[in-house]
Amino acid sequence: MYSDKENVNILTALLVAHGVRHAVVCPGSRNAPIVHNLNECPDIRCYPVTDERSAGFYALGMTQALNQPVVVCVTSGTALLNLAPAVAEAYYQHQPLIVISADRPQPWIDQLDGQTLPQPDALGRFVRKAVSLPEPHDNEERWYCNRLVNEALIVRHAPVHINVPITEPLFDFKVAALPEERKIELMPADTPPHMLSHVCRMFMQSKRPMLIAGQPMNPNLDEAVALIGDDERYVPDFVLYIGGSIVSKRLKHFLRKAKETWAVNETGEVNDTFMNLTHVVQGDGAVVADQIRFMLEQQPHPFVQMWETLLAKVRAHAEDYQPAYSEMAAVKYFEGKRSSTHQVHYANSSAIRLANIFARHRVWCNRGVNGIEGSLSTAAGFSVVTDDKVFCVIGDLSFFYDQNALWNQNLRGNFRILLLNNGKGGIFNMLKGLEQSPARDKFVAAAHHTTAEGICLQNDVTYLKATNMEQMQQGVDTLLYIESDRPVLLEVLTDAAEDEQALREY
Ligand SMILES: Cc1ncc(C[n+]2csc(CCOP(=O)(O)OP(=O)(O)O)c2C)c(N)n1
Ligand SMILES: [Mg+2]
Repeated sequence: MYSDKENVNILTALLVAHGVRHAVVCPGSRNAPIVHNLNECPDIRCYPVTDERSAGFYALGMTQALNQPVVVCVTSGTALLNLAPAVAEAYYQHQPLIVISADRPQPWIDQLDGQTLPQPDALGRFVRKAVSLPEPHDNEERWYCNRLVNEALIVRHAPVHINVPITEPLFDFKVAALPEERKIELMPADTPPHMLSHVCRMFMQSKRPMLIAGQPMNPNLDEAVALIGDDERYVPDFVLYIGGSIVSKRLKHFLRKAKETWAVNETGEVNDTFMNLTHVVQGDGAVVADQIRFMLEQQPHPFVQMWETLLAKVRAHAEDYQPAYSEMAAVKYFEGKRSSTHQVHYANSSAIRLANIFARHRVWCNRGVNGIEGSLSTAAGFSVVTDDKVFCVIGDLSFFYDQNALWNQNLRGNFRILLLNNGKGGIFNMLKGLEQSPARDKFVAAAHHTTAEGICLQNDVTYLKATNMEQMQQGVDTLLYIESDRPVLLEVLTDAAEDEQALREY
């Protein structure tokens, strides 16, 4: 029988799944549920050592002899600190020591409760990964606990630290079986080079494979997912995720229904965006995408074709839809007229969402952490090292926030700005429930009446303005093709409620 502590059982199950077979265990009451579990596992052998300082080196010796990861498990408080010399030694020897410390629950740290000190980062730089597990109460916390343990256990050639808070009562051993835990495996860069080809073959052999590339765009996937609703036929069984952030929340939720995800990235990091990651393959996602595209040309895949048909339908709707004068109309018109040789940067908020509907060429966007503070500066920086025309499509808060991007001597006429000024953070009109708050417009969406004219004058930027469809279309044509030595800005002034209406109608 195993402990009734869920985080301890998740940890134990994953230690076994990751092939850990040896554990040096030190005496204590807080870590007793962990030691109990390790001892219950037929696959794990325990070695008792009382002095933690010695126990750490004991485990280090085992890693040297076995060339395998070895656990050293200690109770809370100074017990953990006593491992520091061995962990530092293991770090510089590149040995896979797995430090497991039991801990008091977080509310009791620094409250003079016995044997407590801040443990989660206590081993500092001498571990490659340090995680502190939750005591799960729901599925999201169970997923989090699983992910943290996986993240620690896929580290190779370095010590890691797993801290395990455990609430009293500690000693109830009534769970008959360990949970079935999803293991995340790392296929590191040094596995044979055919790994990437293997991934491509898996893609082609799956019944319902889907390749997802994140930033900067997942064109029309948001609408496609909205359209299929609960139709299970479209749900992939194998997602190949070649990285980058995904703009659409709806798409992320949809992909969580998939059976499993394999990620391909250069760094080997775990990004379990769809909560079903099983493999991380270190490598270049673009190579995989090219190879799959080539294979699909040779041999079309019915599931991919079904999705292509769906996406074609969504695209046709985007083409056919004629929005009334709004920022949506401006982006649609701009995207219809721009050329593929133009470099287009979209700011966060509505701008990048509209690009996901209408853009048919590659776009750029700061989608790493989605800040509104640097989009104009990023596009400006891009423009000074290229002779291509560089455009920045940007909302008003994002633009005024980053107006300093224009206040320098570097800019030239190849830099162009399409400013979508709806007088506030229009995105907040789309948040269901927020309309009930009297604080919405003034305090959340920061409503204002500023225009960019003065800023343009100050910075010697050519200023154009539109307040209706005709002016907008003429303005976009000028913005796209006028010859100029200085940057050009077109300010499209719209009403946020009409922007909202155009999007809802679409
Ligand atoms: C640095 C930073 N601060 C705050 C936010 C939160 N935020 C997200 S969208 C947004 C409003 C952006 O307004 P605007 O640029 O006018 O675009 P619109 O919503 O009108 O399309 C804000 C404040 C953020 N993403 N980044
Ligand atoms: Mg705005």
